[in-house]
Amino acid sequence: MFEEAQYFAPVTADDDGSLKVHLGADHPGFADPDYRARRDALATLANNWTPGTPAPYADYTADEHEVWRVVSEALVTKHRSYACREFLDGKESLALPIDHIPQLAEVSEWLAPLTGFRYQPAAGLVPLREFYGSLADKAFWSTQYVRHHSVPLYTPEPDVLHEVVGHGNTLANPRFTALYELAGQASRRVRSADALEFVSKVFWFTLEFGVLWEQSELKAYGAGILSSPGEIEAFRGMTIRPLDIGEMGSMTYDITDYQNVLYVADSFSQLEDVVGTFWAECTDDSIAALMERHPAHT
Ligand code: NLE
Ligand code: FE2
Repeated sequence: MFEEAQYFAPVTADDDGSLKVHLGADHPGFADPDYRARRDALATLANNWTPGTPAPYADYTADEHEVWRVVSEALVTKHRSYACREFLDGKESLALPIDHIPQLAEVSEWLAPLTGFRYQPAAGLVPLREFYGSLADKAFWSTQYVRHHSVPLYTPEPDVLHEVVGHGNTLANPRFTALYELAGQASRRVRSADALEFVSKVFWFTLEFGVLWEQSELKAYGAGILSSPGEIEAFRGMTIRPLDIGEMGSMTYDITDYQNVLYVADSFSQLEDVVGTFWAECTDDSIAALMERHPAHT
């Protein structure tokens, strides 16, 4: 899921209650009427979902399953080479299908005995407070549509591949979900919009785009890297900075391309110590103090 409004195409409702997704002219699916119809249909499906019930069944087309297969297959060996141990452990327990898109409701059932996390369908942008707050209840807001077939290797827009392959494999490991839950609790504790944004930026540079050292090899644990067969080949060449809460929370970034500044943890335990403890303890005041020491920078 995305943290900021510009990640998401705006969605409007027609009189009959169906939703329209307004892709920008630069979106790879903009000139593809079939793709646009699918985006509208899947947004409408999510919008009609009743909270508390399983995510609705998405009747994916053969072409959509094929995009999933191409990306999942490409990621098999790339994960083995570049994903951290905790992600690979989650991946092994979740055992996602390669040849077809699983339903969000099924993935939720598979996660239940592992960590208790479940997916809730999102029609479009979920407000920050709701998106992060739900993590404290082990609920993960998720898109259901698939990236356009012309851009299998990278999309700035979070799609079901990102949500399920990127996040799902982490949501299958209790060490990861403890961190997601702490982020959720932090988002509910802080009051100001600035503090909430700070919490969400720390999430961006860790659970979305974090990397860590594992036996002196740089590995990815962020879902945004791990769902992109393109970016997973590129992250080791980026500017790598040590984990720094004040810096991550004040950093500005461009969502539309590979992330060129990444923050590295010395180990998964250090991630838990530094970032977990930050989310467990942060308040409006502690964040305001960090922001004062770290004026917004790039
Ligand atoms: N760039 C990612 C991908 O292609 O899977 C999605 C990132 C969503 C934050
Ligand atoms: Fe995400």
